[in-house]
Amino acid sequence: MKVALIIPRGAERNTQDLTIREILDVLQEDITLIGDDTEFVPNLGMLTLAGLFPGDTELHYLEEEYIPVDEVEEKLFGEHFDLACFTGYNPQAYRAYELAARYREAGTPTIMGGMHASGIPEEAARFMDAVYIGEAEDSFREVLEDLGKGTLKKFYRSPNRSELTVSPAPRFDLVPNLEMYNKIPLIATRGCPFSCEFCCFPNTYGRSFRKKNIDQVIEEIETVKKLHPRPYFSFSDENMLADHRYARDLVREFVPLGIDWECYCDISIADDDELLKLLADSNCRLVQVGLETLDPENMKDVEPWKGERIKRYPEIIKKVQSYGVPFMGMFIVGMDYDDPGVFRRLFGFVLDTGLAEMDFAILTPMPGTKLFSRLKSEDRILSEDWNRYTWTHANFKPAKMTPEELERGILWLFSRFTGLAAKIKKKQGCAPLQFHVKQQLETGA
Ligand code: B12
Ligand code: SF4
Repeated sequence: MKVALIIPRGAERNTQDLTIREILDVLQEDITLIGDDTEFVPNLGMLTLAGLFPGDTELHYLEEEYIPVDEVEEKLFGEHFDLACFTGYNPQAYRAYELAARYREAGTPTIMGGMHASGIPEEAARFMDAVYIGEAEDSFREVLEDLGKGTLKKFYRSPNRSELTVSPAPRFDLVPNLEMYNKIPLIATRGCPFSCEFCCFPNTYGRSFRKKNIDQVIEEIETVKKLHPRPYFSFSDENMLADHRYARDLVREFVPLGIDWECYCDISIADDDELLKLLADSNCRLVQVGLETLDPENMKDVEPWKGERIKRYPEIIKKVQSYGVPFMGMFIVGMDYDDPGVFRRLFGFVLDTGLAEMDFAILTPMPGTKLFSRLKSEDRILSEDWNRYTWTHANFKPAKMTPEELERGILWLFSRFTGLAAKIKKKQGCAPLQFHVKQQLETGA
């Protein structure tokens, strides 16, 4: 069986390859600044799915943004496939549908999974032969069986209970030119017990927290080290360090490996000195933490417990960074209690706390989330064009400012920290959220 594993290109500036490389060329003088921070990451979802096919399957990993434009036609449609698998976030959905139409015309069955299809399966089902909702590990076998019998169903819904300890390793060997990616994604855990209003994870992965065996993670790291000359590991788990005992045991094993790595986690790491020391010793280059907002009122809609912690943010950031572990604060702007003063408040907070890195996003009501349903019922959704669902556009009516103020405000924030945003806006017409901002580089009031 010959299978196409397709990661369609994204909309607008989200392209990871050609557009960003073009910007790098234009901004020669800032090349070291953004060169460091631009993320080129292979698609872990597809590489995980690849591990679930029988060993004799001929798998083609086709990440459109990394295929030269004049070769796309040949690579995607130059030969017949027995199955075309698609993944994608919201801004990749339309391109997936466009490509699927061509495969279906040629008699190739199509299936789509991932964030967009899991959030809004009914839409995806209009363009695909089958839609897969949730994580692949526990039920993809059923798809393969049905495909063999010619009885592919329209919907497959994973119970999201897959035992990560027996999940196959991602197939990085399938990625052409792996060395050109500057971040290699892995996960050690999956799931988050919470259910924040704006978050798409409860839908895709359910709410139970699961872990891989430590040996399994180390083996995945070792495999990548054989394929990439100097891998930088980017752990993509929702909250990798949530279980502190597991986290300490895992990170301790990283110390002798001599790797550079980063992860997403929550502020509770600040309460665990042993873990902080291990993070520093193991060369953890960044902890990325969703601080979300500085206004506890906003958190009432997100997760009230998060609101109670806001006053501790400065002390937490200081403590984590005192161990030599850089802290990235990720903020969402446009929540219901945010007025136009929010941008200055965030700017001041970042300067006062000395956050090493920061990322700002415009609140985005991703389809399938509780936030989308609420704003829809309040008649506040302005656009359902998924190409705009990049966290850089105001797709809803904010409560205390205009959509234009929201878009201008976030751009102002970026430009305060780097001066780059203005240049990129000129080139691309929007805020550069793909570039995380490093504070030490340029600040200006
Ligand atoms: C790595 C990453 C990236 C990489 C992408 C690399 C790549 N080559 O695609 C980079 C940095 C480039 C990136 C960019 C963006 N990202 Co991003 N990214 C992530 C991140 C951190 C990890 C994704 C991951 O690897 N997960 C682990 C894998 C194993 O899970 P998975 O992909 O869901 O796959 C599983 C299932 O979904 C399922 N599955 C997936 N596909 C398929 C297909 C089939 C056929 C089947 C059966 C099953 C199946 O099985 C898999 C195994 O269980 C997530 C956050 C997160 N923790 O998930 C955000 C996230 C996916 N990104 C997001 C966004 C918004 C973006 C951007 C739009 C940001 C921006 N402003 O530009 C861009 C869009 C890129 C584009 N091309 O358009 C959102 C998506 C929201 C949504 N509902 O669409 C997320 C969820 C972050 C968030 N909390 O909002 N991102
Ligand atoms: S935003 Fe973070 S804490 Fe909230 S549900 Fe999503 S992953 Fe969990």
